[in-house]
Amino acid sequence: MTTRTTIDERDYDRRRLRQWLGGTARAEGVARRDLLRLLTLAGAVAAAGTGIATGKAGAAAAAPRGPGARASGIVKPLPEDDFVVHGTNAETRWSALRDTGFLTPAELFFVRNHTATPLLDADDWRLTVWGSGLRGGPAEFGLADLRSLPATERSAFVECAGNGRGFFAGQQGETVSGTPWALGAVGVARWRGVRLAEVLRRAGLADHAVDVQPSGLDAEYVTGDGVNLGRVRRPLPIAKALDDVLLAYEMNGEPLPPDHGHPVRVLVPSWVGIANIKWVGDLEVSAEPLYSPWNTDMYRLFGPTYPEEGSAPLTRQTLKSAFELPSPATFAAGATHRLTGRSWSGGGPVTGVGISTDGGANWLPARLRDEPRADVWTRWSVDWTPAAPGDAELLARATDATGATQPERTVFNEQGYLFGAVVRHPVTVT
Ligand SMILES: Nc1nc2c(c(=O)[nH]1)N[C@H]1C(S)=C(S)[C@@H](COP(=O)(O)O)O[C@H]1N2
Ligand SMILES: [Mo]
Repeated sequence: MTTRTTIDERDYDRRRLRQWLGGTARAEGVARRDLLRLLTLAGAVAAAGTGIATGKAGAAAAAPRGPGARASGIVKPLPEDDFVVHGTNAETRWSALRDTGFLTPAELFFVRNHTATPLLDADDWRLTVWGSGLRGGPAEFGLADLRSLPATERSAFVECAGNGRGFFAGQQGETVSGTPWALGAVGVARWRGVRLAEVLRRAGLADHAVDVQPSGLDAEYVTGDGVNLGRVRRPLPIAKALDDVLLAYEMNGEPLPPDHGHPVRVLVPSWVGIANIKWVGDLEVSAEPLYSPWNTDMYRLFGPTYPEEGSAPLTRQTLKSAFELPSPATFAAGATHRLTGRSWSGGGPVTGVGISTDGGANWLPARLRDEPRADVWTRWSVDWTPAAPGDAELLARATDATGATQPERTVFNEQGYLFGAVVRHPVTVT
């Protein structure tokens, strides 16, 4: 059982802004101008702000692709039946998960790459741990060093913060920026690795450390309009870093595959996908708050109902449900069909799922097929006998241990993060 540290991201963020202003926070790779704008909007400086640049770097541009196309930069095969390719990314089709077990096989796991999968040699790989939050100089670890430390195994989902983004347009008629994922930018795997806390302790973690920032060894990320944002990286507050974060070197009992971070990735249970830095090569441990483009211009909520400077940086994923069906799905009238699906939440275990086969007028409880657990999904099923031919909509609505239930709509945000509303799954009855 994980102890859940309460981290007030909003307070933490404001404290960081103040420290930055006081010259004690660092923000490499974030243009000083952009950060000043952010600070202004947060009310931390007096001058008037002009607005935040958002949405330009959310995703690689999607290229039109033929059947069986490969996403550029992804190593594993992406069969048309299993994946939808979006530019440098590949989304798992939910219909392909129907016959899989609780864990998503690595071959079917979605891939979200800012650039391309690098091919790294595990024997040459080194992790450098450095920064003002250590008592001494840099420490280096090879893969054999990590493997010789006490190992921990846990199941957890990795889910893109933009999973479900396509439904802002498709279901709510709202235009957002970024890859228009349906619900397939999520997977659950069994991860094995060493606790980040253990590695930090061995590297000489100081009491005054506040942030840990992992960076990837993949290429620097250049936005569509030509701005080089540097290595993919995002700071973690020390409280989360010491809680349940792993440096994972195995996925479902095998060494990590190239597309998922070989040889080592960060695994941050329940948090937005971007926190799970793949191909990690460097951990900056800082006594000062850190910024990167991935916790300032991106991965906050911007929009009319949010503060002008955006929400606090995103942490936990939201509540979602998906049917293991093609979209649209076809069923014969008069026969009984077993509908299956999965629900998950970054807030806690999914404790109940309601199903509607008549577009939301009537609901009945699904049968849960897994013991509800935090950081993973709960599988469910329900039997359905459609009476007459015609079009229908299937809805699944989950509730988690915090008491949260999926709403009918998700409040708009410009970059389309954290879509959590009930998805209306189209069906044709023949
Ligand atoms: N180094 C690196 N780490 C990364 C990324 C990346 O492009 N480079 N993408 C992030 C994002 S946005 C997500 S959603 C997850 C996706 O993990 P997966 O490709 O293993 O499914 O990895 C995260 N870690
Ligand atoms: Mo993501």
